[in-house]
Amino acid sequence: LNPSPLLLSDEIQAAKQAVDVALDRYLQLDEGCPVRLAEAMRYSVMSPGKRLRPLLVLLASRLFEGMDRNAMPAACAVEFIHCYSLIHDDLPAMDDDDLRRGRPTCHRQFDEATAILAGDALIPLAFEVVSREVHPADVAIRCCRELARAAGATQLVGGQSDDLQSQNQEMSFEKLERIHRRKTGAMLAVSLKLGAICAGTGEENIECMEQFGKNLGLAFQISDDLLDLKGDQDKMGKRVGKDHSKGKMTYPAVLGIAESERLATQLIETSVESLRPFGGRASTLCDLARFIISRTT
Ligand code: GRG
Repeated sequence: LNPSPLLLSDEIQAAKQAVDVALDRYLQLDEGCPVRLAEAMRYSVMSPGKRLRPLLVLLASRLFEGMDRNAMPAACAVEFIHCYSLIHDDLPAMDDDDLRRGRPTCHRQFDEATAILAGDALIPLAFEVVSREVHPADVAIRCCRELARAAGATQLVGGQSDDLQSQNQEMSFEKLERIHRRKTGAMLAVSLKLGAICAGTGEENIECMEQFGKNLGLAFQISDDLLDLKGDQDKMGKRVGKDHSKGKMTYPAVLGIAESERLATQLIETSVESLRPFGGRASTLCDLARFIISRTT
């Protein structure tokens, strides 16, 4: 997989490496875990993902002078939830994919039951890590609550459910947006929110991060739709052209390519503008936001 040059900026690259080290550490499961299950969990999580969500947690925490030590467990937890959702989304009952992050999907590499269980086991692991390692305890509880909500029946899972139900159906722009705000946007927004919460900043800043994340989430989805249409399968490490072949409604299908690109750019500019009060301290977060629409993977 070809990482985008932006992800190679020193600060982001170092943070990404630190995330990988921490993920690896949290995946050293004790002997009670069956070997094949542990292998499948590790195979999926440690595959070369962009680590966008954990990076958002860390950068939001740094913006409010939080310590990486406290934000890292939350950063890993969002990646665990994200990876479970990818494993389950790739299953035959859902998107039925055989390629993810440039490798065979978990159920292809192992088997379907193992993939389901690997995804299942990543969910409690996320909450175990946050509840044990984020301090103080009231901050950990708040993180668990926010993460549970974002990953739950009204947001990530609900958005995925509506998305599956809506295949081959005409859909209004509002409905399309409602699905993606939940399926894709909620996990990006909660990442930024968790970073702010771990840093112990005030409600106004937490809300500001959430709003920033909501716009970012929508821009991310639009660029994901555009990449599915125009992207390079070898670079992306996953099948492209799936949306059209599955009769899925997408932004380019509803708005056209040029208007989708314009909307994604506008959303990113609006989100970057909302960080203006933080000045240069928010520049890495702004770089990451811009990466979202310029990425090729
Ligand atoms: C199974 C509850 C459940 C939800 C699945 C992840 C997901 C929801 C669907 C995957 C389909 C898809 C293309 C969603 C759009 C956005 C998305 C989550 C893309 C993948 O995220 P990246 O690009 O992936 O950040 P990496 O591999 O870099 O982590």
